[in-house]
Amino acid sequence: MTEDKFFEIKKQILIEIKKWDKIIIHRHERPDPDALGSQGGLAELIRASFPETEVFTAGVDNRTLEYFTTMNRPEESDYEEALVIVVDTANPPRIDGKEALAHGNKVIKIDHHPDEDRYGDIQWVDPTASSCSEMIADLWQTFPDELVLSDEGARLLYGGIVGDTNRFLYDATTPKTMRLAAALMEKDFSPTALNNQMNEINPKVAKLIGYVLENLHVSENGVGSILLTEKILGRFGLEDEDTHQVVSLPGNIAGVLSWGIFVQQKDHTFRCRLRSKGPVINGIAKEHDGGGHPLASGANAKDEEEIKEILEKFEKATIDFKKSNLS
Ligand SMILES: [Mn+2]
Repeated sequence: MTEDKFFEIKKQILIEIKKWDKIIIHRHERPDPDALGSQGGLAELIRASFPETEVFTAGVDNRTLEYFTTMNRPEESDYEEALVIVVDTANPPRIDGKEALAHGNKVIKIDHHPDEDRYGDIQWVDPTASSCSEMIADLWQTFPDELVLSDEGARLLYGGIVGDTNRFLYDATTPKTMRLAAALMEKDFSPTALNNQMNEINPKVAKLIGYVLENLHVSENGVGSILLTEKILGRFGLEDEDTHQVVSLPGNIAGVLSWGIFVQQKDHTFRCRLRSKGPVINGIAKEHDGGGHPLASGANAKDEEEIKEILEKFEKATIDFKKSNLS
């Protein structure tokens, strides 16, 4: 085993967790499996290890991911004397629940996104971790004599890792990821049942998948794009939050190197779901009211004109990427 450069930070976090009677856990808005997995998994870890501690999970529930976990939201007054932990969230504007930073609480940030916006009193940020759920599993395994994980906690963390690695496919998956996933699998839950739930698509989404594959525009350089307007989503009886199930799809098509799925919102702006198989895109996302990982980001465009701008930048990034891979 190599030296654990985060050991001291993790120790500090454990000391804080032990110090407080009340802990509120936040994560990013529009939660994905890793956000819910790390939030719910950490809540389970604290509850099982320190049964006296009151633990709240904050944020809006995700209708399509209720089989993961739902929130036991705190009251405003609960912030009066509580430790706040924010997981899987790179920057304050993305936190679901503005109370997290509004009341001057002690705040711990645990995250695996690139560390661009620093916030919180203690920060454990490891962009080499596959997922925030992997980091929570790592915390558990770092202090096996003090921390107890329930079977439900293991299920949540495992699901978070599966979500962010796309079933251990993405290159953020490391031997450490697999070791921690193996430790979670020792617990009593069914990974197969969870995987089946995560793989299941509803018939309406299946139709949308057909639409995306049929109508995706692919440029000469390998930039894929598609607009999902309110009208189109309405035709399928779907909403914005259902579109996460088509985001990775264009990447399966040979020749597509980067892509964007542009989902029109009620106010007619567009949520931009941006992905890549090589060209770095989070810089572009940042220029358009967003951010994220080098190969997976989100942004916001006010109209189709701004989408055009984003796609032009994608063209350039993709051409540059191809050139640098030739030499
Ligand atoms: Mn994540």
